Amino acid sequence: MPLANAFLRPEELGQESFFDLAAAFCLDCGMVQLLEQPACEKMFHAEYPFFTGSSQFMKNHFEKQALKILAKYPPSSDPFIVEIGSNDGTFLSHFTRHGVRHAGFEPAGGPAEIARAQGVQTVPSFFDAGSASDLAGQDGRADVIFAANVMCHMPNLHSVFEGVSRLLKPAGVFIFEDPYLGDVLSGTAYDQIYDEHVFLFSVRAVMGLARRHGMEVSDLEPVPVHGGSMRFTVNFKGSKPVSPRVDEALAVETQRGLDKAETFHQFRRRVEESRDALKNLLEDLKKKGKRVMGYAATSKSTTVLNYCGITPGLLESICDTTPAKQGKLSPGAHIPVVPYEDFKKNNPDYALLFAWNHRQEIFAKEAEFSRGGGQWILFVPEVQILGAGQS
Ligand code: DWN
Repeated sequence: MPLANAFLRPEELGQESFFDLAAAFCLDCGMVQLLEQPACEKMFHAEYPFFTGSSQFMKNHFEKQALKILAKYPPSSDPFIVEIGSNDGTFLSHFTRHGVRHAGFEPAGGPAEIARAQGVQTVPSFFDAGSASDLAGQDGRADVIFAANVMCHMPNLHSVFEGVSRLLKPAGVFIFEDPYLGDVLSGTAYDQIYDEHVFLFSVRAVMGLARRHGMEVSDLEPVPVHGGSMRFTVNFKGSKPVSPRVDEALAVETQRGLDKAETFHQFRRRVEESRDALKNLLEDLKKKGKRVMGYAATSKSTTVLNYCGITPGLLESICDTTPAKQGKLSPGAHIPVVPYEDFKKNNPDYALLFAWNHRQEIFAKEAEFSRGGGQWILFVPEVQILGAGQS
């Protein structure tokens, strides 16, 4: 499998690097993780092309979360808020606006530059025990440490937890959200498995991890983003009451078999069926002379295209709003990525929705496509075609 975000210029063909993408489940600790992950510097660098602000829905989501924190920690109490993986500053910009002390760790140059331009204090480093200690020594300890769609990207989770315990005030909270294993399994969302997602978290696995660092999960909140995520609140053991939601979620995981190998064997079988159904559908549409375009060159699309063997003959292009991806080829499958405006210009018969996690936002934006007879192809939770009136 190529790196999910290694979109390449046509002249770079033949220079891609590949790795063996394989996810495994640990029967002891309940963690699902990649067996091999490329070096972080290869993935998150100056040209990293993902910007949190590319979705209005996500911008609203992070504003809500920032306002929640501001209500609990008003600017008058001089709180210190830290974000791990602050990307383009979508979340921290709300603290800048309110004059609240903050710092974001962001090693990816492009997004970090946008954050700085909005006045977001950005540390250009990966977060770990060392960089966390440095920040604590310089600016003091944090009231809140926040991370969204980042913890599942960090192979050195123990060093990250060690960093959190060095940087967090004794009564502080560490809040993080990531795609939830239970939702990935129930949605057969195999495209959440790619180089950057080294872990898929269950409640059981995170509880065990926190325990090893003198911390505990005190609360949980399912959040309806990225196809189903879980927001974990973690703090030093005994510093906060533990919500009954934690034990309830654990019981549900056991009931759903998230601790059993057979559950993952069944998932694999569903993934194989989904792969075959999608490939067959695209081949069938090609035979009928239909034109199919991809919608959104997501990281997830790299897994789908390469795993299903989707070639430029089956999918003519993928439109995307990110200038850094446009004019390039998708990693491994080499489907041309074109500007978003080409979607309207090209008017395909079908659009294969790679950003299915933003379905609501995209369907609202593209009502005209459906009204004009365009049809959407979805593959999560199952391969299906949505015609007019269904999107
Ligand atoms: O975990 C991660 C998540 C949070 O973001 C990262 N590893 C990388 C990234 O994953 P992704 O690329 O699968 O994210 P999204 O948010 O599902 O897709 C973003 C892409 O979709 C961007 O290239 C922009 C594009 N897009 C678009 O072209 N039109 C997105 C929307 C909402 C649109 O309307």
